[in-house]
Amino acid sequence: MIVDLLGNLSERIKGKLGPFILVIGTTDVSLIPGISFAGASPELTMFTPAADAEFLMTGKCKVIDSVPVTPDGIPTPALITRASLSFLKVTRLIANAGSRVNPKIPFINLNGEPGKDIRYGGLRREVGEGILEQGVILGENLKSDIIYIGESVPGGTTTAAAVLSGLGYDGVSLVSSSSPVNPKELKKRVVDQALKSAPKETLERIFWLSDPVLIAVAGIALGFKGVTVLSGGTQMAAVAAILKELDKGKLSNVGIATTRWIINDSSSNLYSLAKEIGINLTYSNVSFAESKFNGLRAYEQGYVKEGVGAGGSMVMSLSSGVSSQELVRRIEEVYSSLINA
Ligand code: AAM
Repeated sequence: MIVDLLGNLSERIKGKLGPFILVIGTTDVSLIPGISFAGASPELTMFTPAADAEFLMTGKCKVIDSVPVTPDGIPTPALITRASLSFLKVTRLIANAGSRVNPKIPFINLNGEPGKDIRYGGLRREVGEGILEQGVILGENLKSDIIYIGESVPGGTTTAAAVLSGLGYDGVSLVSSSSPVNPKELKKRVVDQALKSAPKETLERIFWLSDPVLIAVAGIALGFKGVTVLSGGTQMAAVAAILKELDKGKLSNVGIATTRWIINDSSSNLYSLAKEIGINLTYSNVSFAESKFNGLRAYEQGYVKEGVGAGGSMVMSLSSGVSSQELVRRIEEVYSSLINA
């Protein structure tokens, strides 16, 4: 089932299929120990976006031996996305906004750079402007009524918090995490330090506080003429906040589609962020509580929760008539192929 929390996105997307674009990139923020769990170790988070892209497209990873896992061994949400899209005849594209590790599969190069540690400036103005422009060009050339955009950027909830705070929203207290124990204190220290030295001019300020993925996703949405479904959690609220700065009118054609696990996350509040920004918000009401796999039931305890467009891809699948039961069964099949690989 699809649930609308703000706006009527589910009606507008019903039965409509469109390309799914995964935007990947890295930020050196994820090297700060304890800040991200989207990888088995801080060093391995640099491989996660490329490996997520490879898994989505081929069912296997090339840059690392097995799929990205959290430090507790819970596998990447890319498996949900791959399973959900397997029901649908839609184009899947990888756009690389700036990743330290390139995926060994075909990808669209947005000619960006990996994000630096935001305490000292995430993206220089030229780099940020370049990524934004390339995103717009890509968006302008996607001819469809609708697109879904997902993200993979470990450390992304911290850069999202920084961008949101920099634009005047409550950042750290409202963003989610790849961990069931959201490292708020650490995030707050990093964000506060980044804000202290951030430029005042709006665009430069956004680039300073951002990772490459937020900028690229905003660019694609800006350039695209149809309905854009931002497939993700609180990071997509930061994208919406950027869009609002750049082109307020755009928000009427954009919505966020996320997972039930983000909506139920007591450490974050996507609803309140989306409401304040003024963006549509919808989620896929899919539960893993009855799954036979520990690694999937862990989502119910707050592990992983969202990423790689998991929520949006489930929404697209559900909106084209796939049932929640069929969806969970297919996700379990993909999961079991992983543990038997
Ligand atoms: C992406 N790949 C992932 C994953 N994500 N593999 C395992 N677990 C995840 N949660 P944080 O800011 O805590 O690092 O969370 C953001 C990251 O988590 C993003 O990369 C998102 O796609 C997800």
